[in-house]
Amino acid sequence: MTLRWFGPTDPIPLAYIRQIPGVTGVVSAVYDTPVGDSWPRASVESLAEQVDAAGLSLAVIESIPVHEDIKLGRPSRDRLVDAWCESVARVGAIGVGVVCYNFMPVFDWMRSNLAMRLPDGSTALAFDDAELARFDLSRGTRDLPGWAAAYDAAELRALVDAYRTVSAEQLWENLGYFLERVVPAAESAGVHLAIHPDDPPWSIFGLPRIVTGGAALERLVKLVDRPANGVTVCTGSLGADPDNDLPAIIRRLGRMGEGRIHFMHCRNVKRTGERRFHETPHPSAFGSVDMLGVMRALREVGYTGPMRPDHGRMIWGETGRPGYGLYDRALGAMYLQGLWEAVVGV
Ligand SMILES: [Mn+2]
Repeated sequence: MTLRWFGPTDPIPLAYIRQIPGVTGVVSAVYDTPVGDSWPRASVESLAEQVDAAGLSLAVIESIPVHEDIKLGRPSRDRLVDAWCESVARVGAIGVGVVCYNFMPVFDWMRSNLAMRLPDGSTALAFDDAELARFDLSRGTRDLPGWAAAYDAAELRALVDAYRTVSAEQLWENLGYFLERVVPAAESAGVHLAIHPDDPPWSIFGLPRIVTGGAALERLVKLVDRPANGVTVCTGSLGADPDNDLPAIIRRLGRMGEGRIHFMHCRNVKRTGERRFHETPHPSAFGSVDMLGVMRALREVGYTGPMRPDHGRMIWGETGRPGYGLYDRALGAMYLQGLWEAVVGV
């Protein structure tokens, strides 16, 4: 069991994470290197040393960002892919076995509300397609929840325009080009790659999104059919679409080759309408995800990789990075371990 940690600027100290029973690892990244540059060896080593010193292990890198030029298939991609491979080699060299990444154009995760009030007084991340449609991208990302400083108006317009000629099939082709180069590099570094599904798993702002469900994940692993080319199953991302049967997806991917699930994000979402959902406490009863079914399927396929409770609500007056408070993620980690103990014992 692991928890995400955003490095030294994370308001949650590693010492607190260390005190959550059963949490032995953290999921982190190098945050001070520009996207497209390779991560310096010293930065990677320093990250691992801080984690080790706290009595935890650096279990997963999430993520090494993929430069937009790679997703767009621009000529500069070869240099950028090389830099990405260098970063993979550096994290492999210090013994990190899993790298999570995503291939979502312009934005990765997206929500329309970062603090939706739930009946119990807690707040949670929420998404409503109709609400998102009201955000005006001509002002850049300044009004967009969680993305305020990402792009100014001109940068965002240029980037969104660049994707107008990139169809979903073209994006698949660009993903294939990327994988053909990074999977061998990961293999030599002893690293398993684990793509994160698109969150939410459908097109937003007219941008193509392709990693949206079980069929897409299977297509992806077959593009370069090697054990190092795997996936992160994020039950919250995939679970936002009612067509995604999570236990079935886990059974299929977990049985492909030597198993292609390399990382688990276990959180719950409640679907409340067409392309409308909010995050909830982790237990099955609170949302649309059958978390026990997920754990049973993982057990059936012999999953032994890392898992994290992904996001949590803000509870008990905690403030901080939306989705990444300490308390509710700790509760989630305990619940997930309880389920796991029960399914392993059967
Ligand atoms: Mn996730």
